[in-house]
Amino acid sequence: MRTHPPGQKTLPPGQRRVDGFPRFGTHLHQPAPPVPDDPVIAISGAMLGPSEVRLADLSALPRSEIVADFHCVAGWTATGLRWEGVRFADFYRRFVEPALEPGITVTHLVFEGLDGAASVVELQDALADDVLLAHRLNGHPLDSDHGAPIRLVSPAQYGYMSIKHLCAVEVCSALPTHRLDRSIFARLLEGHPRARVEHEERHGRIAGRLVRPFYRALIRPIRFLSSKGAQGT
Ligand SMILES: Nc1nc2c(c(=O)[nH]1)N[C@H]1C(S)=C(S)[C@@H](COP(=O)(O)O)O[C@H]1N2
Ligand SMILES: [Mo]
Repeated sequence: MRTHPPGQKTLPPGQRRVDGFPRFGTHLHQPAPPVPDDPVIAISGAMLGPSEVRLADLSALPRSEIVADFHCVAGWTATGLRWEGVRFADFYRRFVEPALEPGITVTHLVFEGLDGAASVVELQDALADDVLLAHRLNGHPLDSDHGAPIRLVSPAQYGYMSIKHLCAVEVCSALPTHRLDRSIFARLLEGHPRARVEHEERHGRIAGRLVRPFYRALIRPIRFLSSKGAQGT
């Protein structure tokens, strides 16, 4: 993967532009999960009962499109990606809000992918205008590298929030500590609860600027482990 210094357009602090859009992430040692015949997003947690939204049912929501850069916490940025799908806020208002436990205050959402990857996102960040459930990228259906059949895209946050192959959303009224991996490795790589790229919120405890070299050093081994599936340039 070649990176080069930003051109005219300034990137957020500590990010370098990359050619194309590599497949990347924490679960790359395994192939992308197969897409089910009739995919659903399961909704659970502080709800009157669990429910499932079929992907086909999303066509009831207004279509939405954004063009945005995608920033991985490891330091690469893919620029000018065109995502199509529905706004997550529209999904939330239609399928989650009406079925919440009465009197509950939602604080966090857990997004989970078919490969078991998960992110914990504060409600205020998930409801931002530019957060999409995207099923198309650059004019084509989302491929397995980038999260088929549907993924979360939250461009203002580091990529680890944007769960690919989205299959479940858990609605929480407090920080879901049962979801935070307690292994030492996970602690080293502890994400920031908000992960806002503009504020360089790379890590939960260490200043973003200081962890830059550490994350950057991970790009090569992760890419090596994933070389079978990687499409980056
Ligand atoms: N399901 C799933 N979603 C995931 C990941 C993953 O390993 N599995 N990795 C995250 C990370 S760290 C990044 S940078 C982006 C990478 O997205 P891409 O493979 O489309 O470039 O996906 C995020 N979402
Ligand atoms: Mo990432």
